[in-house]
Amino acid sequence: MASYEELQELIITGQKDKVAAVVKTLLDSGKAPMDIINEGLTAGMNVVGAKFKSGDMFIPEVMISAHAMKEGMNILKPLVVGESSSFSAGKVVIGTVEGDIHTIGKSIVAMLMESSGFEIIDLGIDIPAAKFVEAVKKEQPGILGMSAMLTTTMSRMKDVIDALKEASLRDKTRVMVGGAPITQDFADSLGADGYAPDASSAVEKAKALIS
Ligand code: B1M
Repeated sequence: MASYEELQELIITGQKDKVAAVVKTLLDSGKAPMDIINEGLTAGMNVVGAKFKSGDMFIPEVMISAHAMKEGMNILKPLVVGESSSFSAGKVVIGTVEGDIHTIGKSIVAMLMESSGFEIIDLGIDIPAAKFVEAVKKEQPGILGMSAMLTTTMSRMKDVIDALKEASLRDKTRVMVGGAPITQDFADSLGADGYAPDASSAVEKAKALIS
């Protein structure tokens, strides 16, 4: 008999191939799709986030867990559309700033946010200010997240904030920043609404920003 604990364990250990069968068994036994997401997939991914933060898991393992989670979400997402308006804790547009091609940290942040119920629009890397602004206009996200890994590209974050102001969009979305060279002081100097030093804190900060 499949259980939420079994599903959590599959996510933590990244056993992608077994996730679909357990999700289907839970559905057949009458469990609600939303509960399977919260009690199984997300609960498992929360453990992964905590282990990553404490140094007990590393990037490749986090990626493998994220793939396992996606396997389950592929089955459940279509079933929960319209079931609960609380499904998406908020929409987040995220990207790495112009001139910067580092993707790993940004992708981990995006993954953990998605596993916590956020809807993620990942613009990718090397994203110019105009493209961030265009995405904010189109997607109307609760949060705009920017990542920068180079001391030479961190100033691009200010360009994006200035461009948002110019487009009269700055007060429509919360701006969150992160990346190795970014500090709380730097985020404050930009006038960003939030900063997080790692992916787990980024999820906590994002939740706080939209609450
Ligand atoms: Co580059 N690189 N790199 N690099 N690279 C660094 C950043 C560097 C510190 C290495 C070094 O010299 N010691 C250095 C920057 C120095 C500086 O600016 N002062 C550097 C350099 C110089 C460069 C190049 C210029 C090298 C060259 O070509 N001469 C070049 C630049 C290319 C460019 O972007 N235009 C370059 C290229 C590359 C690779 C392509 C080889 C590769 C990237 C591969 C990829 O991403 N697809 C790469 C890598 C892998 C690194 C290091 C080794 C690792 C980065 C990483 O993925 N960390 C890095 C050295 C290091 O950090 N130890 C380095 C793991 C990741 C999980 O952590 O990205 O910090 P991180 O993300 C964390 C947090 O920062 C936070 O949460 C994440 C998860 O916990 N976070 C957020 C991130 N975004 C957030 C957003 C948020 C909130 C939190 O809210 C929205």
